[in-house]
Parts: sequence; structure tokens; C-alpha cells
Amino acid sequence: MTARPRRLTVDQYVDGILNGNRTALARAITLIESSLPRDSELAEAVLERCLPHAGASIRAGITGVPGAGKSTFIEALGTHLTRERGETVAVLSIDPSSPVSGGSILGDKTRMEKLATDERAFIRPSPSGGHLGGVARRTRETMLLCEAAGYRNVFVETVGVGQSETAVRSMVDFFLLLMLAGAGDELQGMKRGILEMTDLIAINKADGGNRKPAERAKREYESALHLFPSAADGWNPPVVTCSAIKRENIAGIWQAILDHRALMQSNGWFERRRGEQALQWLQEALLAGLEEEFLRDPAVRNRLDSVRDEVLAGRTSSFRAARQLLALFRQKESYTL
Ligand SMILES: Nc1nc2c(ncn2[C@@H]2O[C@H](COP(=O)(O)OP(=O)(O)OP(=O)(O)O)[C@@H](O)[C@H]2O)c(=O)[nH]1
Ligand SMILES: [Mg+2]
Repeated sequence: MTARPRRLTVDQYVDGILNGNRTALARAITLIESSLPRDSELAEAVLERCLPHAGASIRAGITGVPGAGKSTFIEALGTHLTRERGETVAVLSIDPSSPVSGGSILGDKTRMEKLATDERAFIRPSPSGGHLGGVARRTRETMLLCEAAGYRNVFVETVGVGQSETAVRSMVDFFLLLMLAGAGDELQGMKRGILEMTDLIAINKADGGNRKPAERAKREYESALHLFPSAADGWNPPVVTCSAIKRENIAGIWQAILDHRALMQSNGWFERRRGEQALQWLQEALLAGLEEEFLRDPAVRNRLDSVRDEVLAGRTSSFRAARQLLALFRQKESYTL
């Protein structure tokens, strides 16, 4: 038996993805996550060819504090879509804090038991480590590949404890915040920014003895949202209760996502937001490219450590040091031009 080649050709990846072949899709994502320069060239070629086939899915971000029930909710919503609506779903996650590859997949596989074995669903955990910018870029590219492979809905799960919500907001059409009852203190501590970018708040675990507190929390959040100026896109974020585990109000939440989509498409905000996102990705890709090139530059690398020492010792200011390094970088550029 011959060993499976580590890499396929661009055609093989692209044909596989466009035919909805999960193995090809999974291997292309591995390519995207690889840090080898050789892989990133190949990944870029595959992505370029897939791009014309991407963009048609409903992209939703799902955030909430650890344990809010994000994975359980995605399992409920995902299977609702695949089983009752004949839809396809790709589930990705952003977890920059996860130190090892797939750190959270163990939990997710058990929380998403049915979805994990559903042939209409594709689940991919967060790429390992690295800074948020890199993780977010890879997730974005993965999302595009999933769309090219025919997944009509893409859900991105992220833990709502830090910066990752903003990164996810910049790649999805709809942003859903899962909350828990009895989180009145949390409401005060919660960053206003997160509430402001939320399209729907769902108070989860509204089951058993928790129903009443959930209703109370719903009213609290409703009045909190009322204090915000109304959104320019004309959408008033609903606050609802649900039970992911009992699958209650899952269909209602999906209907809200569809209503939002319809409104955004009719008032032009869908296009506008996708356009803004594309520009933001361009900006981020440019900055990331520049940074990479700068840090790879031999002249810069030669000097970087000693310049750092000088700054630490107070012999030169940070600003002057930065100017010197940039001058070094530019000098090399002018030689090669
Ligand atoms: N009673 C009840 N428990 C729930 C519900 N949804 C989730 N849980 C439970 O809450 C716990 C956490 O659920 P997860 O789905 O793993 O939560 P998560 O937000 O994905 O957690 P992280 O990924 O670790 O941030 C599990 O024990 C679930 O069974 C619900 O609607 N009702
Ligand atoms: Mg989870």
C-alpha cells in the first residue's frame, strides 16, 4: 500500500471541496492552519479558487461566558437545521487561549454528539495557539472553504471573555449572545461593547426551577437594551429565553436569524456590512503581511535585540528606536527596488 501523500495538488483540493468531499475540506483546512511557508502558498491558491463559490451561507457567531451552553445550543440548533429543515451546517470555534490543538474539541464532541456524526454537519475546532489575529484569519478562511464546500450555515463559537467576540463579529452576519439567569452582577460587569454588537440575547437554561429567574433576567436585559440608541441598521435585538438541553425555543431563535437576514437584505445593510468586513480583512491582511515582512528582514533582525536592550536601559526612547528600525527596513527596500 502506498502512503497517502501529505499534500494534494491545488486541483485535487479544489475539486474535492467543490464536490463537498469532507476529507478534502478537512485537509485544506489543515493546510490553512499550517505555518510552513510552502503550505501557505498552496493554501492561498486553493482559497483563491474557492472564493467565487463562497459567501452564500448564513454566518452566525455564538458567544457567551464559559459554560453558558454554547456547544449544547449549537447542537440543538444545528440538528434542528439538518433534521427538520434539510440544511447543512459547519461549526467552527475561536479559542485563542487554547494551548493545544483541539483543546476544546473533547468537550465539544460530547456536547455535539449528534451533530458530530451528522453527515449534513461539519465540525472543526479552533486552530491551536497563536495570537488572536492569526487564529481569526484562519477561521475566516476556513469559513470560506466551508461555504465553497456547500455548507449553507456557518456557526462560529467563541468564549465571551475577551477580545475574540470582536474578531468573530467582524466575520459573521448575526451575533448571538447566550446568557444565564442570575447574572445581574454580570450585566453590570459586562462590557457595554458586547451588548452593543449583539443581534439577539438568549437567556439559556430556562428549564426546571430556572424558568422564573430566566424570565426575570430577560426583562432586565430588555430594559438594559432600551437604554441604547436604536441601531442604524433598523434591527431591534430581541431578548428571549431558551433551553438548549430541552430544545425549547430553538426554532424561534432560528426564525429571528432568518427575519434579521431578510431585513438586512431588504434595507441594504447586508451588502454594506459584508463590504465593510471585506475592507477590514484587507486592512488586517495588509498589516499582518507588513509585520511579517518587517520581522523577517535580516537587517531588522540583526538589530532588534540590541535596540530592545537600549530601550530597556533607557539609552534611547521607544520612538527613536522604532524610527531607526523602520529606517533600516526601508533602506533594504530601496536597495532591492
Ligand atoms: N439545565 C440546562 N443545562 C444546560 C443547558 N445548556 C447547556 N447546559 C449544560 O451546561 C453545561 C455547559 O454546556 P456547554 O454547551 O459545554 O457550554 P459552553 O458554553 O459551550 O462551554 P465552553 O465551551 O466550555 O465555554 C453542560 O453541562 C450542559 O449540559 C440548558 O439549556 N439547560
Ligand atoms: Mg463549548
